[in-house]
Amino acid sequence: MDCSDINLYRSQGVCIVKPVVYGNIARYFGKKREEDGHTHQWTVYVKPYHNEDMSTYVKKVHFKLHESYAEPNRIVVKPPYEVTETGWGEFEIVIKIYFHDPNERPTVTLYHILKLFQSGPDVMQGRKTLVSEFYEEIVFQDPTVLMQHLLTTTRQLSHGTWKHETDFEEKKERTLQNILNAKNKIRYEISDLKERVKLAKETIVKFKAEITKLQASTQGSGSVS
Ligand code: SLL
Repeated sequence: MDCSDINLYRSQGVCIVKPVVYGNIARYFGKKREEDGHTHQWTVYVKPYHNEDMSTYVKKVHFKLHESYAEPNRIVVKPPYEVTETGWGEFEIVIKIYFHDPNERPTVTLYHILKLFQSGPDVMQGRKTLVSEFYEEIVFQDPTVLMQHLLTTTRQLSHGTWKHETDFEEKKERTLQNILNAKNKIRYEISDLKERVKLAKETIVKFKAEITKLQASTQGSGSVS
């Protein structure tokens, strides 16, 4: 999205969009670990889509894991905002992002289903790192002066994650094409339905005329049935 897309934001003032990528990678051990039954090592993360230091405006990120973990609440106060663990099962991770400016809305919450198992044929399991990550945009509408300053003075990260596991540009193209295809399909269905409604209306008119004609002729013949 782009702020200029929405006139409302522009007319009200400032709108800053921060694109992020969140999700997890996971690797199968190759077998179940004897001592605890764990089968995978995984890392859940939130990272900037562009190469920037999010700590300028992010105070901390809270990852809430499944209750089966001894310490399910993991707070990360500096980049990389990630948690690496081992386990055996998939579950929902609640990711809460806190900002430096206390006047900003307190948090942004993301929900991620930790993915360990490849769906479909498992031929690659054990040999390949699984990736399940998503693109999201944090939108700051009319941020406070402080927050606006923090949001616009982010430094470039000299190192760290810059290239993403997922080719989001390609995904964007694919998604856009799917939307256009769906739009065309719907447009076709609408015109087809309109055509059918038109036909049905014409048929109704014809039948009504037919009924009127019949009524007139039966009345004329003096029938009372
Ligand atoms: C399931 N609903 O039954 C899910 C829960 C929980 C996974 C999965 C704990 C590791 C540990 C772990 O992997 N929990 O600390 O022992 O599939």
